[in-house]
Amino acid sequence: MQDTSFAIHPGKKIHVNGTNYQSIGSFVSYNLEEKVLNIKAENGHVSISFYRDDIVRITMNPKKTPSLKTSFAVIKIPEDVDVVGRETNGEIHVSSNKLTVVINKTPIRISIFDNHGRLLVSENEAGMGFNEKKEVICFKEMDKDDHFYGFGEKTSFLDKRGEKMTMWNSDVYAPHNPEIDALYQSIPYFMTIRNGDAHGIFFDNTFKTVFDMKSSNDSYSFSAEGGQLDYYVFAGPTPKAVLEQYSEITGRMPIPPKWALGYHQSRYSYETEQEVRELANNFLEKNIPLDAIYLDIHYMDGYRVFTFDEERFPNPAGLIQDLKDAGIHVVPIVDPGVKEDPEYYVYQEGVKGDRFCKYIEGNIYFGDVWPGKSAFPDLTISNVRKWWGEKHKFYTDLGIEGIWNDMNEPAVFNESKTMDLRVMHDNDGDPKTHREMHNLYGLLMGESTYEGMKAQLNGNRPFLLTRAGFAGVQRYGTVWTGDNRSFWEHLQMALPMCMNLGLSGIPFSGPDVGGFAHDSTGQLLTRWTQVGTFTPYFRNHSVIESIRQEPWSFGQDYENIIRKYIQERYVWLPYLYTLFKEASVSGVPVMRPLVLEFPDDKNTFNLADQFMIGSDVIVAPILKPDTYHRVVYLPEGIWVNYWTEEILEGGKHHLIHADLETLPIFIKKGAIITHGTVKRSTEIKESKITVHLYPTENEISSFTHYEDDGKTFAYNNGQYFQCNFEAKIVDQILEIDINVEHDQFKPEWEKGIFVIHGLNSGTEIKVNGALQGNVKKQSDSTIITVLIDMEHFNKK
Ligand code: MIG
Repeated sequence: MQDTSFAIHPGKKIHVNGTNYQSIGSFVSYNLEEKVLNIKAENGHVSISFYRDDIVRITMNPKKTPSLKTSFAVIKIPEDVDVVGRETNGEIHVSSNKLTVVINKTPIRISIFDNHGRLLVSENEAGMGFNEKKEVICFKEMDKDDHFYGFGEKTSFLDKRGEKMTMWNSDVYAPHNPEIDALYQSIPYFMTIRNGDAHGIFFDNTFKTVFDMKSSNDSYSFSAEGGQLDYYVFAGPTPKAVLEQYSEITGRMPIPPKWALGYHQSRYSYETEQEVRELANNFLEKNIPLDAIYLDIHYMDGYRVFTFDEERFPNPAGLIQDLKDAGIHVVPIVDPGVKEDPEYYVYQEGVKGDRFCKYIEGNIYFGDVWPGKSAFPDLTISNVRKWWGEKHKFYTDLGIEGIWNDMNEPAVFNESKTMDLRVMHDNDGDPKTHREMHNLYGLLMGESTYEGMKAQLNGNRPFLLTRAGFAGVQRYGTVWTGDNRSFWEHLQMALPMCMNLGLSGIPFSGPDVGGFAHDSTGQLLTRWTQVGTFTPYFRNHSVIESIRQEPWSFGQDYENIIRKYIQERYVWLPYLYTLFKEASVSGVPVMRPLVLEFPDDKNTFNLADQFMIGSDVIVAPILKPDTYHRVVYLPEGIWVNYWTEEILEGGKHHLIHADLETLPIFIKKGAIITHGTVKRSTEIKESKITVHLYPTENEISSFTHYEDDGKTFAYNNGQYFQCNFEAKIVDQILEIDINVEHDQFKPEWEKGIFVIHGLNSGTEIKVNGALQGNVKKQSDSTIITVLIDMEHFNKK
């Protein structure tokens, strides 16, 4: 990439690696058409349009008035925004209520301000332009206080200032280290946090793109190998507002089926029906919860997708039903490569229906993948997506509700690791080369698979796991971070990677717990499982021929701890589920870097070895071998050690002890947290809700708990339960209010308790105005439990 990307030396004549950079020059004329401001410059054309008053789109085409078509990433249609314009001698101003775009005329330089006059983005002296290779680029000024987040799935630390990143979906088996700047996902989007405020940029260009936040101290750039410069600026002003704005453009994740949030077990591969049954039995016997087992490529007949090998899996329907009865879902892998085999129905249908990727000359493109020589569905064609989606009836007829998409970069076993870039995708009659469409392949496969499954599941929510994707992938899939290794370094890296995925609009992600390649160890698996308890996606997976890493693989002592943390996942599930619901509405992720909640606090800017679940819980795992202490940063506020009830003052670093059994967890005073019970699977009825209260004199606590059937889309028709808990301490009385806001769904639990942490002795407790008599307090503890009268969960 080094030799194709741009470099700039501020103040000098701009040479871009042997090619000549050409800026678009100065203003010539403008016109206003359907609320789009079109500007003609000496060497290019710029269009400016508002999508919402806090979202503006800027498009530049060197040759002609820019096309306002968008990529598949964008689902938003521009709203009718009130915009006012004003022209002076040297500038044009266009403003919505929340943003002002200032276009300096000679030369053209665009600056964007918010409605408080805060400068969000401005071009540096190089502005925007292109070179003779038809690459497009934009240079922005970089403030000394800018910190950059997002960019999807990247190695290295949380803050991407000082990094140069490429967006090109790549199957990287090894290494995953800071030198590798393109992995499986391409999310050409980032958020800037500067002095506590945030704004965002989404670069909607599907070619290979490069974000260079490294080559200069006072500017950064983003560029693409082709196409238009086409980006959206999000006004913020908070990091959460930016996520709402970005996810308004590229979409949000629907609420996942609850079983997708349980513990999942995988291996490359569980090779026979017998092996799968034994695996499931082991979980049941060892009392380790389990919601899904994955079938990697060995389940297929010669790696033909949409088949089962009849010898290894003589009765898939029976297997799937028996597991379902035990609360376990089966998730088979589906790769895009279709074996070239004239006797194989999928290949036949593909050829006959003209559904495979082809060269412009008309011959099918073949690449080597698992099945040998294979063809690939041209998923840029809507009818092919439909066909591919319908093929999944093979699985849904067997009772399968989850699919695992792998190799969908697409990966091909050759030097370039992917399809020939000259392949011409039909793209519904608007043909484009693979060079332009490559980054979309995983997203399109996701749409096809998700929608296909959805159509066949009689109202149940499908689950899709995908390795590759583009901006918008959250609408269809859960992202796992591919082929990591059983290295402590990869456990460490998983945290910023998943947090940045979350900041990129993808709330549902996780790494292979225990590490995929290489051999895990008992200690590493234990520490990694502790992290997995709180990563949005929680799956243990390992490569063929590596040491086994099922929870019991390293002996009883490790097994006991691992069991405890898998069980703990189920305890936290109601809380996590509520956060998933929040993500589905706001785009704000479940797993959060501290900087998302405390963007003013410089200690959080690059804090990546601890994370938050929601706004009130900090998880600070041990990420190093033989290590039983670590430093934990607790921001402003008072924090409570989840395990010991110890009170810790915020705004400072603490040295925390954590033996192998302990995952350090801290709860913010003022929090309310809803817990469930340990269960074999999410399919088991929830018997009890436990509401943990950490009341404080200083503020009113409030939490809105959400539930629905966890299975269907009925929540879209209002069939959900929502209940607000509020607590305040007034004159030595803790007043708790339960307010059922929505009751179109009846939760399963028949019992509820309040667990009140750290209340001063002598404080009385009222629930919905009634003094509570039956209050239990263990003599040596600061915990009080109160049984909740179930009447309170009926709407008043
Ligand atoms: O070329 O299906 O990332 O999870 O086990 C390897 C076999 C193909 C890569 C995936 C991994 C999966 C493996 N796959």
